[in-house]
Amino acid sequence: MNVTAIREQFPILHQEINGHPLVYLDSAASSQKPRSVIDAVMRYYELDNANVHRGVHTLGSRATDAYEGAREKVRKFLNAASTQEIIFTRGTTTALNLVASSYARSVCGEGDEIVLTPMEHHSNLIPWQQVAKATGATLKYIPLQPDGTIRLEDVEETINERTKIVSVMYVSNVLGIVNPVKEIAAIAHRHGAKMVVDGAQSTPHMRVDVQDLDCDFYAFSGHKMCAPTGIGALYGKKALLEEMEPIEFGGEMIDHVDLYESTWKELPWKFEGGTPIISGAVGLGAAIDFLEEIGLDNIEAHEHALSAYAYERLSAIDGITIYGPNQNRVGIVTFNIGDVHPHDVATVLDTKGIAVRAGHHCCQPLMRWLNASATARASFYLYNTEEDVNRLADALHQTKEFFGYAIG
Ligand code: 7TS
Repeated sequence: MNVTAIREQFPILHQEINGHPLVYLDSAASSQKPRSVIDAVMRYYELDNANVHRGVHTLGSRATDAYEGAREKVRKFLNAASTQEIIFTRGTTTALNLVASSYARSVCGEGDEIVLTPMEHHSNLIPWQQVAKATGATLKYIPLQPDGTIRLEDVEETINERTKIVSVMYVSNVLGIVNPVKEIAAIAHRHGAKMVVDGAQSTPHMRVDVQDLDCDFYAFSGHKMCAPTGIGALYGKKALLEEMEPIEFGGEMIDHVDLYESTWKELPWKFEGGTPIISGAVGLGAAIDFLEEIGLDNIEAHEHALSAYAYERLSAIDGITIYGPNQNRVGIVTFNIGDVHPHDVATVLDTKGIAVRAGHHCCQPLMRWLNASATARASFYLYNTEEDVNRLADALHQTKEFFGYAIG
């Protein structure tokens, strides 16, 4: 993989921040966008912009073709069986909320169980809390090993015939762990439960095949994989999506409307009320083309190598705690240095042009499990280099000196 050539395609990376060349290590929060994606969105607005599925005019059909063409790209990218199984959403959060509000509320009742893990992002936790409150179902958690990993024996013990839904993140946005979602899906199915996968941190970084995983639902966000903000998708098995009621009504999703009764369009449009995020879908399609051209396997291998190097360089820093195991992890390294507050670490790094995230990463239960109120996190993508890791490690050494903290 020619990272120098890849970096050339990301205009934002070529600037100085606080007098230093930018080192962007916050792609788990949101990735940067290549020129081809920016151009595709611009070209769409300059040449093709119109509303979709209604215009008889040429621009209307171009916009519709662009929008539906992007859906086919997503289908192929995830290896879904049909474009009817791809619902465009605002992102992972909206997709998970759609499953919770539509599917889960209709199948869960008193005595039923919803199984999660304590490492879930709030977006894959609170929607299920709300379902539990509304339906009388109970939340259950697969316990974590001391290094944050999941054992299948514990999955077997947590899932039973009362389980209706199992919802697990494929990759942890804090620990960088890849969870065995395919194996968990098989256990869920043996007990008649449905498997939901939060793919926010997996889809940008590794080859995903929803048919191979045999998950029932899969959610992801475009903005973490080189696409614009405001677009993502929900994959759902057709038979399940067909059973489900829409949760947003009006605009694009209707078929026939009477004063007192209405009917919906067929899949996937029945879940896409209102004017959709057309330019976002165009950008997502361009992002998929960009990632496919480089190759997901190459991207994954690059990030594995980079994260192993970062683990090695950072673990040499006195007083550092790195969270999560040093194996089978994607390009995410979460840490604390002595007693220094991670916000202070991130602020000092920013003065050196290095962007990392600090905080609870929308995983407050996991922070409590880690016994940390917050952490700093460096996250890598296809445009990051060993030099970025060196800049981070050197700056952290200086941060340590800057604060002169007592190493705990
Ligand atoms: N699930 C996971 C695993 C995530 O990492 C995120 C965002 C979401 C869901 C929500 O995605 P959204 O696009 O709907 O907002 N994670 C992060 C993060 O780690 N830092 O900022 C956002």
